[in-house]
Amino acid sequence: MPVPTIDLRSDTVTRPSATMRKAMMDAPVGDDVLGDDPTVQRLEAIAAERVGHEAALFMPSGTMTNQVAIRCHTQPGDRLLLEAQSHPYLYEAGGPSAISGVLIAPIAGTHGILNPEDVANAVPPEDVHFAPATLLCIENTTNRGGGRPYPTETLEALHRVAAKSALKTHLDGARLFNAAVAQDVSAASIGAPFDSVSFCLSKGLGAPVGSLLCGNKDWIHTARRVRKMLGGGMRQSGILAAAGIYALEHNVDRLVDDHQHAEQLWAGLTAQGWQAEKPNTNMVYLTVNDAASLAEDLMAEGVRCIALAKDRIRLVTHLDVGQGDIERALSSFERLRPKQ
Ligand code: TLP
Repeated sequence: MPVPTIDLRSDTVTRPSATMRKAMMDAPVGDDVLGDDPTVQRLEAIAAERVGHEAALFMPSGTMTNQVAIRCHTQPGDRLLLEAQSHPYLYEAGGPSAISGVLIAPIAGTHGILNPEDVANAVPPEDVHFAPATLLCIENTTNRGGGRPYPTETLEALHRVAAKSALKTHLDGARLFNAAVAQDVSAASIGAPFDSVSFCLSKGLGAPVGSLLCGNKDWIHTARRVRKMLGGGMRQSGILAAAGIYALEHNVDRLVDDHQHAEQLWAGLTAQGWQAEKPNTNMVYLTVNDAASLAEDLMAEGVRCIALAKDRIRLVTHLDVGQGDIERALSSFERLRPKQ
């Protein structure tokens, strides 16, 4: 019998459980573009409340929630401030320039975390020569930064900088609940100070599809029009929203297990002599000589991962990775360990 694969490429790879599928099957649905899908409306109400905002809008992906947010907060020619390794900058196919016509000003952070002083310095003075900075995007947890949650004091300082320079703030909280669980605070306490919050249901929370964009009622009304413009208006999407409600009700507290699994993976890898960064949530980054060939060798062992750079491997724990999988993955790493 073939050995089952341990998929550590991303927390996006989870499959909906039998009980989640049952919730999807049983969901009452309507036409959400016409405004009458009760399950989507329920998900949007729950989501808004969870992150400390008035209203929310259901979309197919975190890329779309980020792009709609950028479009709604800016005018063409504005300057968008974000971290140099952040998702909207690196992984959204140039969306901010193509969809919103903004000038992107990437700012290098430390492990994806922006330094408030660097952000203040990136705001140009009022002068007709300069593209005005109008929006600051913050990624929490930081993906390429190693799954780190922002320290509360750093966020507070960033909000002070934003207020001083009249910047709108958008939180790319694709993994906001990982941050909240790791810091033992509510997602609302992180999300409420932002003008808008995006979070994903299809990462650690284990739903097959979907992200929520949250903000005040009027702004979400504008976002609904932009979602339609981009083709993101969905019809009987209650069937997907039901999975999201299930995820928010059942899969938030258990993120602690993913964080523990990442910690075990890191401890085991370090003990074997690998150069691994201590995780804060559900990601372990490894520095290796040849990431592509190691990823290939791991694949042959039934362990999947992503080589994010020539010398960098990312391992992500999630709902479909158990204690036994961590041990089995560690045995594979032990076999592939470069011998001294
Ligand atoms: N990240 C994916 C890849 O696109 C890199 C992953 O496997 O980590 N914000 C952040 C911080 C993300 O990590 C992602 C997805 C998104 C936004 C976009 O979400 P989706 O995939 O739903 O468009």
